[in-house]
Amino acid sequence: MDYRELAPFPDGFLWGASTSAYQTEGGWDADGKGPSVIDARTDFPEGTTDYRDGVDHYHRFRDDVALFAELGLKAYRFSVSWSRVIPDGDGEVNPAGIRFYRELLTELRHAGITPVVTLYHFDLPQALQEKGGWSSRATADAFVRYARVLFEELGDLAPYWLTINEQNMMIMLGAMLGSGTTGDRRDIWQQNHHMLVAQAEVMALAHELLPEAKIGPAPNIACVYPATPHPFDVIAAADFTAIRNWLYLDVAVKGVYNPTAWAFLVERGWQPEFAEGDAEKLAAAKPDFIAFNYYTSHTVAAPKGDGTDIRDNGDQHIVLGEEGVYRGADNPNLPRNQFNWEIDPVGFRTTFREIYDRYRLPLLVTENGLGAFDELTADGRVHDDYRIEYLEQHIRQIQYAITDGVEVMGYCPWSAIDLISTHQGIRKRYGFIYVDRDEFDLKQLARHRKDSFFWYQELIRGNALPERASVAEGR
Ligand code: BGP
Repeated sequence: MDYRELAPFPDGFLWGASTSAYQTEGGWDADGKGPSVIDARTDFPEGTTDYRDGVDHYHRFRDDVALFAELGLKAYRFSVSWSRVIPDGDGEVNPAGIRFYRELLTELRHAGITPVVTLYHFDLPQALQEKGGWSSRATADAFVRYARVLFEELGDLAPYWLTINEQNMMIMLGAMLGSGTTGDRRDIWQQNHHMLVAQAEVMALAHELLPEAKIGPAPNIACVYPATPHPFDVIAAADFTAIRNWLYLDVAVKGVYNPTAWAFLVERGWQPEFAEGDAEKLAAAKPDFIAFNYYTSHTVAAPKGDGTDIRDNGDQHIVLGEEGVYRGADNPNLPRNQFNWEIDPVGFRTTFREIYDRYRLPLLVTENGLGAFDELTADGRVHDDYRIEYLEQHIRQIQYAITDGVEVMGYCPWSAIDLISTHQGIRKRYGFIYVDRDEFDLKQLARHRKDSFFWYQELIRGNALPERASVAEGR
């Protein structure tokens, strides 16, 4: 549906940007930080950096926040490194870790930037992993304790909290992300259940300790198209939607497993065991909003069930498939980025509407963006009009979603500043701010404002998309 005029972005819209601790901070063992599963990773493809130095945000956060303020950010979404705060995950609290995040939050407050704090973004403390990771219920208890520490120590400075970043991607693609959430499928779904119960407890705890604060889950949610109108393709798309999207959000919001997703688990013999009290814990927790990450839509076809439904070249945004349930398919209607991810701004609008229709909670976008091989020119600039075009097309679709009646709190694209990607190194860049380092040569780690920086700055200033006749509206 089109409109004669689109609704404006509401006053107070949270124009922001996102990062995560392990992809940005560096200082992987500084000031008492314990190792995380990411620090223990050794499976980097040749020519790809690890995360130990990140972009040195740990040592440069004041300068970075000054740049975020210059950019005009109203919100900054970042994650706390669990093992910086509690080095072994469930033991002593590291005062230097708390100090770092208090200083960062204070700096943001002085800059007038609202923090949105993710409790956990892929980087489980390695010590917990060695004790069984999420397969062990003790990790769920450790997560609740960790959250309590953060609510008590940082709660006065942080009004918005996110529980777990992309739990669905950790469960579906743990080996690729290095999050430690691997094992046999039965065990992985038990890990998932432990996370869901821990998340529920943490949401309830936040409401008890911080009655003014708001908390929500942060999965990756994407609409799924059937490859054709054939009913078998349509049902495969519905099955994948249930398993990929609603499994996580139904538990987070409604407190119960999605029936289709549960049927899939039972069919495979992978259904998790509930401990006494789990059902009540899930039912008791209510998020205040839903945060979600969106990079692209997905397209799937009916499975063939002949051992070829899972393709071997997928990642978190290229569907792998599930034998006998759905096959990943290409969408011939969509262009692709340099990493073969399809680009679908209208799918973003569809995704907003699907989530809002289902749950009627305010929505916050915590990731969306374009990874690209940026080039620093001799004059210290990056001419990333491809990124501006991607962002503009997606932001236009947010405006459509708002006009459709969806309650949207804000938009925090990935990423505020260049950082190390999940499996493709620093060369895959997303930031408004370029960081001058290579995979192995850290150079000076100097910061440079990209063209998208100035474009986003103008957008935030005007609370509206700047006029740019050259860009198609993505419809
Ligand atoms: C999401 C993760 C982020 C991030 C982003 C881009 O799945 O939450 O941590 O990195 O995707 O992905 P990539 O780094 O693989 O390009």
